[in-house]
Amino acid sequence: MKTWDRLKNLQFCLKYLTLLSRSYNIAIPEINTIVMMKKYLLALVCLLIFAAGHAQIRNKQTINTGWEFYKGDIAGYPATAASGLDWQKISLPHTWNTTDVSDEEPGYYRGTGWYHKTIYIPSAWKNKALYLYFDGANQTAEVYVNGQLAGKHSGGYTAFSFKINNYINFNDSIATQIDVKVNNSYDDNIPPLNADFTFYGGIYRDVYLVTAHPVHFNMDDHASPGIRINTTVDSLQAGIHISGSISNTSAQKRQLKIVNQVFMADGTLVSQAQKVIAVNKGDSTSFNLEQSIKNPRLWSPDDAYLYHVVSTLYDAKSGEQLDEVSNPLGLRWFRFSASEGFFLNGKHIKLIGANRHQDYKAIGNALPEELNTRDMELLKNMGANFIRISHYPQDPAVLQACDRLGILASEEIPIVNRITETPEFTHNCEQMQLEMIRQNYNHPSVIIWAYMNEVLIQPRYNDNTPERKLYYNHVVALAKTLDSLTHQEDPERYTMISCHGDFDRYFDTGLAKVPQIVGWNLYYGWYAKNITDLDVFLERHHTQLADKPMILTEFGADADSRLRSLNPQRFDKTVDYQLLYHQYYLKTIQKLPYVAGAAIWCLVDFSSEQRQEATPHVNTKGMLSSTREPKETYFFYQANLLKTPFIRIGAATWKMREGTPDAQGECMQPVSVYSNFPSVSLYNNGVKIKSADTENGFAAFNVPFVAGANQLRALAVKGGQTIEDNTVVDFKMQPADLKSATMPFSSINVSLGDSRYFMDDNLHQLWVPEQPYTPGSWGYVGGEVFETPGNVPYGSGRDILGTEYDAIYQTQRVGLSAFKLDVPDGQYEITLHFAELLSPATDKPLVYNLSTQQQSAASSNRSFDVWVNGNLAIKDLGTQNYLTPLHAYATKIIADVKNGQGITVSFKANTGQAILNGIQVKKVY
Ligand code: GCB
Repeated sequence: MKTWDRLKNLQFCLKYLTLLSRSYNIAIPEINTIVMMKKYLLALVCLLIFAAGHAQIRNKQTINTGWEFYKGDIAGYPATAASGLDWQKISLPHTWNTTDVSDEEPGYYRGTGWYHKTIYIPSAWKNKALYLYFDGANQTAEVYVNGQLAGKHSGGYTAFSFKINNYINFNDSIATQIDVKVNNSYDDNIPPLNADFTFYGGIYRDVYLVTAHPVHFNMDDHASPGIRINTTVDSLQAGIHISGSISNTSAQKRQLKIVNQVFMADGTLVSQAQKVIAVNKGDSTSFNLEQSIKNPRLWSPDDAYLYHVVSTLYDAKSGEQLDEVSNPLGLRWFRFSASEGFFLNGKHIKLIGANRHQDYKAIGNALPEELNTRDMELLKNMGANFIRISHYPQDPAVLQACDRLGILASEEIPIVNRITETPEFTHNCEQMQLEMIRQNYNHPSVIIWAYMNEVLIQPRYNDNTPERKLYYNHVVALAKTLDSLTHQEDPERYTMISCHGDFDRYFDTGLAKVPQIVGWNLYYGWYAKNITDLDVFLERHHTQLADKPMILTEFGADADSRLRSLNPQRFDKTVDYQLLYHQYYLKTIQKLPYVAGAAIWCLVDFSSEQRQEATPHVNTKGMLSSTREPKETYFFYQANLLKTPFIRIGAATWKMREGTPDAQGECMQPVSVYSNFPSVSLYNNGVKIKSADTENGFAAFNVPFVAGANQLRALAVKGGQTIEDNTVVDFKMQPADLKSATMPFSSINVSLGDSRYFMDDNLHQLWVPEQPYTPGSWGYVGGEVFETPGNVPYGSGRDILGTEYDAIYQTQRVGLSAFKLDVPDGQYEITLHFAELLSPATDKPLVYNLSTQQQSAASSNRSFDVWVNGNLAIKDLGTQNYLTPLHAYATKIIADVKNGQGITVSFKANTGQAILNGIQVKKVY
């Protein structure tokens, strides 16, 4: 107890730690930071005490803190010192694009950034092998140690590591300087060339210092663990085949003993094998070991049982332990069938899950490990058993979580949309594929290595030209190269490419024949109009590519969590349309046995800087928002996929509502309850609405909402088990008669030209759809809904500058003569919102939007006067003054309403037509 108390004393700890580190040559490069983290320090001390009784083996630890960052290039650096520069103190993971990807300037910084850090390497480590290990940096990196180039890496999504011994002074009084030049500029030779996601720059994953004995398991194999585990499994027996190589960088030939142990999750040793080999100095020698386990406990989504494999290297003569590497082991076997789908451990499983991008709101791609892990937990909680890690390898935490949680994974390199026909491009692709496979080989969760996404969607050259034909040939040749490389590297996993919905292109070019599995990214009911064409397309694959297993690798619809509708339409960006879309897709996927699996596009909303629409710079097809708040569609999947009892009231994601009361003072609005029980009952404020059977995971109710709090309670009972969910909906009644004494008018927010509700959680207010004026109530007089030709049902899909409420400004009523509210007398604030939606600036069409029509650009010449109750409020409003196209313009007018006149905002066009995008009316007194 006494010792423990003393350990708690920070100073003592530090001294003790330093002493121990010296005695046992244990790396503590971040001692200053550790000092600040007393908690961790105590744990470390315990570790060191433990280490004291053991031989010093490989040590891998982060060097994430205490970096400096400079945005830009520095001429001559680091060979010559840079002075007077504005270095920023940062910690890794880090990206330099956290904010500029969502600002109003088109584009984001794509260029060079420098990182600098000092580390302390004791001279006693002279004989160790020292490596810098980067989990990832986007997209090229040059690593300098004490001003000398230790290595370069191309490609932003795989790990890399460099041996740094040659650049270190091994002098206790000289610290080691690390500089890393990272660049995320466009490079014709490095995929991805373009894509619907943001190419954040920086060292956005962990960096480690690795120290090892000079005789060690291979540390120079593309940042791989250095040990490969293959298995041959059936329910009675598992064969475990270990292979690897040993590098002897010491000064003499060594007799070495490799011991490979397989442990159960509880630490019980179940199998051990060993081998003695001789390795000459300066040589690397391969080895393999065979082991087996009887009656293995199999790995599956229902029981993600992990063994672990510890490979240890000893000096055969002295018995000294030299190195140790441990790897996860999941015992499973699987196969794909073109007609029957996917089988794991001999049992049929429909793979259902999602794609995932690696960024998060306001953090960019520099996610702490916890958030990477959490996404996998959220995927598992959705009931998924599958992930398509799109469109690039992600943080190691992702596959680690998949192993632990039982999520089967497809991983791919980022060849997206197009290729470059150069040897350099091909080389980089091969390199990435190799790195991805070698680094992630031992993850039991991985079942597919993929290598292309929609690679024929944006082919170079004009249609039907000889150049185009050659280009296609080149794409096919690249696919064949990557496919055979993959089989050579890993004969057990399947290969796949994901194609966009142009069947002929992939079929006629022969590309679809190259991989073992064809993935289709299909957006019928979204980019393509008719949702039922999905079935036609899938059937076509089944007929024409009868021997190719198929996965629906993408399907999705955008949904801004703030937008809701009682009348959802394709492309309206409401959660309610997203729900309809996914209800259709899931049913189709489940009924067709030849669809081996499906991955929703996407698990989370993600950054795509070039996007505009309701939430500019974000692709909102997620089941979860970019801060991981669930959309109602997530509940829909939970109810359909989870095997554990589940119930959720959909209204938990739509808690601010408004409507007109009926004669009973209630307002009927729909609410769905999601459950995997056969029937559910819904109550409001203790009164039962009804019981209803669930179908496809939900039951739809019409709820008589009352003004104020509505305590919704849903109950489901099955086999004696009751589950329930509760939520509160805040309902605002807007009486048909605004002068109603019983429900006095307070405020209203109306989005013109819109049939959606918009929830503003920040200001806690709801915007309601427009309606025509009727005496006693409120609404527009005259005009029509603004429409752009193309896919948007109403409004514009353009980014409106100067506001975060793009959805409000993107819709508009054109040519209206007035907006009237028959409110009682009093003082009012009337806020009018305008945006000129016609813009001469052309809109870049989205690559993924395969429909022929695109949003057209036009310009307007309008000028109109706005009057409030007969007073001229705005004269000649138009593009010549406040209405800069695609910019928000709002103005608040204070008005005294007298003599029962109500409010009339009238519009008088001078040139062209008057417009109004939104109106807010608030009674002050
Ligand atoms: C696709 C792409 C993906 C896009 C998605 C979309 O087909 O593969 O990268 O983000 O469509 O949302 O348009």
